[in-house]
Amino acid sequence: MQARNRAGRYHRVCVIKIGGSVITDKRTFKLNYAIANSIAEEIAAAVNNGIKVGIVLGGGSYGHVASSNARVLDAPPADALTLVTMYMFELALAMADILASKGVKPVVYPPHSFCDPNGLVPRCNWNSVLRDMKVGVTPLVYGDVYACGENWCIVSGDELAIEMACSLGSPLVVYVTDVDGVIGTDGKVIDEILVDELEESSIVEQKTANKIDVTGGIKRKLDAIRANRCPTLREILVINGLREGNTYAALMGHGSGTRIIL
Ligand code: ATP
Ligand code: IP8
Repeated sequence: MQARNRAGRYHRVCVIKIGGSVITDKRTFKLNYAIANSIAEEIAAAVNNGIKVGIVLGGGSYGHVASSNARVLDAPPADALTLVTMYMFELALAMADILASKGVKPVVYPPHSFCDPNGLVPRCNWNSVLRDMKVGVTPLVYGDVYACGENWCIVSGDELAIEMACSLGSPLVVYVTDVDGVIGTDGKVIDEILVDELEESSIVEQKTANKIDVTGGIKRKLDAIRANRCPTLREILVINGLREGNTYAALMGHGSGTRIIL
């Protein structure tokens, strides 16, 4: 089955970034199993309906809290890499476990081992992912850390999702967050907007009270889109993954939220 997006175009492949704001509380080391479970069920339903899904996880309270701790402690780069890669791998395995229990066949690709980021461009070897997808696996990658010169750097799931979509031929990226979409300067959720119109001035970076974030909320997503966009990527949908059914609807091309047109 092919899914149709709101513009009436059809797609068979879809990349979804499950934000850390949804599956964790971005504060304490805690996975929200109830939400992770329902999102996994909705992904499984889309996969069963013939959609090939590429999954990206955000850092949430695993990557962001571990990175923030490493910075506060001024940890040597090797210590920071050990700490953060372990936390993120644990989150990825937990999510892979839940997905597998729903019948999805996830395979985890640790970005620090198959990507060579340059700024906001992840430069991953997606050929190995495409190779494995041919036998029906659902790839799962995640925001990660890597050695950069004498230091350590972060590659966000936001940019991984855009590059992955371009490499997999997905015309759509779904950013699953804990808000109903991108909130404009008038305080309302923007329904639909051209990416070129979505200047930094038209969105206000809302305060994320009690949350730890080392990469930056909505504006980071905008930067990631700009740095990695490609002609085959047609739209980005920012949805609220805390609302039941939203993830499935988005994967099938008729989700509600903010539609950013490229
Ligand atoms: P992670 O980086 O852990 O994957 P995520 O992708 O789920 O997390 P964020 O990067 O924190 O989420 O982006 C979503 C958050 O962005 C929301 O929780 C909201 O507080 C914040 N935000 C800031 N400005 C805006 C805005 N203008 N519209 C919508 N959300 C905004
Ligand atoms: O949450 C950040 O990825 P993001 C990953 O997608 C780490 O921005 C390790 C903080």
